Amino acid sequence: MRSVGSTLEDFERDLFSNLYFQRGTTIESASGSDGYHTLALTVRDRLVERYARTAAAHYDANPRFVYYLSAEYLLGRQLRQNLLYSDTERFVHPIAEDLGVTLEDLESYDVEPGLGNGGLGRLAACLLDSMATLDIPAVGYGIRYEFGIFKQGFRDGAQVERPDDWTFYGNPWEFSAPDDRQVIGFYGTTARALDDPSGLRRQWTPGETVRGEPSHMLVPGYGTQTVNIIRLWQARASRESFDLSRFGAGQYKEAVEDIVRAENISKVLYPDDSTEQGRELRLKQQYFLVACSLRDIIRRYRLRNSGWDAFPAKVVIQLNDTHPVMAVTELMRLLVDEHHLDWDLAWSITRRTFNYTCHTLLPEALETWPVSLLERLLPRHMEIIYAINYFFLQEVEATYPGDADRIRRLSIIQEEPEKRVRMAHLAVVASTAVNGVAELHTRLLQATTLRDFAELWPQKFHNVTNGVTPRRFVRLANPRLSALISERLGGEQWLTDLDRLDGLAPAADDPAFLERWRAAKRANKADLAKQVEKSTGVVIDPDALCDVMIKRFHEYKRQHLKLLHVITLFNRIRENPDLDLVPRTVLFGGKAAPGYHSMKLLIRLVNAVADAVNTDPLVSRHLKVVLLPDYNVSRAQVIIPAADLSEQISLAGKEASGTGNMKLALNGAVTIGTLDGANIEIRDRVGAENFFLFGLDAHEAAEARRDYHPREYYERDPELRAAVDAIAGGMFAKGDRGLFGPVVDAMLGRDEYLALADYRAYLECQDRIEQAWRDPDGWARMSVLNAARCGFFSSDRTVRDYCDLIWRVEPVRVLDGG
Ligand code: Z2T
Repeated sequence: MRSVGSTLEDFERDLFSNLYFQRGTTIESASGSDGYHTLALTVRDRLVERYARTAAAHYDANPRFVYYLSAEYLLGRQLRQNLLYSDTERFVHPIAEDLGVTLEDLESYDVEPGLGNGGLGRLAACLLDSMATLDIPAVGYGIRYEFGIFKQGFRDGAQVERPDDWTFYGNPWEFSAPDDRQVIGFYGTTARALDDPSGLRRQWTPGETVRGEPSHMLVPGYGTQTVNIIRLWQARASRESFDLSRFGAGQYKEAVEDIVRAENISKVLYPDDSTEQGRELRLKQQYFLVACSLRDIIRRYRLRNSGWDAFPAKVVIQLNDTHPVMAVTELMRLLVDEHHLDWDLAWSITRRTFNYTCHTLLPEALETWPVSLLERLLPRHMEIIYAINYFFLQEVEATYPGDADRIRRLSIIQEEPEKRVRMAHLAVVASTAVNGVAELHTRLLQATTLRDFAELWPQKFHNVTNGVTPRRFVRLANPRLSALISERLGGEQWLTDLDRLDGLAPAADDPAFLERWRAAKRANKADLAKQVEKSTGVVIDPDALCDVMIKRFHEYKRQHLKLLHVITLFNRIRENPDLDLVPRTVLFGGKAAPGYHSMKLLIRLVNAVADAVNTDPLVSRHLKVVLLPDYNVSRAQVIIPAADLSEQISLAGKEASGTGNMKLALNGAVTIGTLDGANIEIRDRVGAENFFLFGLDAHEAAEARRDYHPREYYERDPELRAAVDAIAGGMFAKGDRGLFGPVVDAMLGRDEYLALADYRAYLECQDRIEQAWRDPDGWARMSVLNAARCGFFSSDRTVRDYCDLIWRVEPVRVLDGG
């Protein structure tokens, strides 16, 4: 095996070699982009060597592998991470200095692969990071979308979406693997298999085939030699698709029709975050992902194993929500139709192979697909679903004889108003383990959304509370705080053993330490202020309280409740300009799905309020409001280290977990939040005295919803009324009462997520925050204790939980290359 050297000289030699032989240019004529690509290749070389050793160790050990199937991955930028993980950053500075460039210049060319929407996609990336760090043999499978999550801009305050052509300048982190291509089918017909007496085996003749071209990105572990991969599939037309005769006849469009249709499958990420949109192309994407991935999993299994008996012992497949659940029917089809296993054996293998993570409680986010669509697109899979359902409902009937209503509720097929397949039901029926992503979420899943299943199979249900990687979200994002932590704890072991952060707790009473903690936060806020001014023109004060709400725009997350607070502050200051208010910067970040009109209107309103606040000479002395455009992982890494206050104000019972809440707390932000998702577990750990709790709990919210009249809150609370009236009266629309009318109507009409019911409690809580902020040492103490007590929220712990409860996999140590 070729080895790369580990010295500065080796690194420098390889850098010049790559510039010349890989990039094909010389130092005299190299551009900044050449410099970046060459550096990326040189860093990548270090990881390739580890990857080769990892693959060899895995081959030797023939271990049980985790296969993580996810329609989304939000990996974030790769350069800094890979420099850190390969321990080569120290080489770059002297070399760059010699050449008259900086690492910051080079990093400006590093593009983040935005192959996801939000929490679910970023969780997938954190889990893969932790699996590699814990030496777990694992592969992530996903789709190589040509266009990732759209880029967000604002025109007159309204969101405009631009395509994210993320590979325009090439992606130096990726390897293509053309030998592992797969061909998969769609549409067509099914027929009896002649030699099958049971009638359960059938023959599918697809009407269309598509090629899946794999490429992979390296996923290095931190502080270990393991490098796993994430394999991404891109759709290509099968070879014969180009119609030369039509082209020759001048019918150019028709000549490439089949190619375009095939390649559209992986063209673009669907930008809907927990609001399902049942489009045929999306279902095609889902099946494309799992059909290619399963073939690849089987190919890998067969490298070291034969027969099928050992399959569930060597393969564990984790379904990241229901998006990849067609893998269940595809495995059944491969085993029964193509490998001629009998149905019961195939079903037993399938059930022992799959596990399912549910990420939501919102009924509108539970995927269902029309039977009619499935019958057309995947006719054989629809037959398999019917068969699975038939046998499953027999089981139910045996357990609850004559309970027709329960059978109707449990069925994989929903009958009314049209026949649809309930993907979550299919996932539960086919999985060994089902998990929620925070304690409350798991409990509510069992009590409500999946209640009948929890009654039927109580032992199937588990909780695995989400986590985040401290490497990216503390060490890389917040080098200042990291250095301070390492100095205090006497080393960097906390990065792979995050519980060690509790060693910071005594420092919360050390005034000198608090001073340095505050200085780190202050410097991070100054960095953020630069970015904010560059992208919005708004000047913010690094000494002001930095109040952060960063997440997708969604009604249940209640950005509008935050906005009612902002408008109330605006009104209070205008009423009394001498008011002794704490200087505050309210920073929003987040995208709205392009078809989610009410949230796009809310974004417009946030920008309009920001404008009114920031241009009012009296108000802007105390308050600034910014909606930072194009929130993504890279921007999160700048905002999170600067945050003083973390807004986690979803209506209780609606946010499955949240993970931004964890990232912010680990960076010393204090949370104002409801008893929702993982907020509860954060509060349990940091202590009630270091957490600002307000609002209805999940039970109270469900009760209140039954007989709710938002107008009563509006009429009874003058400040609330003034805030709503300011919107309704056109104060933020140059007097136009129509523009934001729908926002007001939603609040006073149904107020689906009880923002008005929680308004007063929220405002009182914000007043308590102002009091707390006036005591700098007291605030810094809370901040330190938040970081010190959140070690539990490392995704390393999450992965260990999955290993112990669900995966039952063991690490495979990869030896050092020497
Ligand atoms: C998503 O990001 C989440 C849930 C979804 O349900 C879909 C998407 Cl794209 C179908 C989020 C949850 O909203 C959030 O609470 C959770 O922390 C995150 O997944 C990771 O589990």
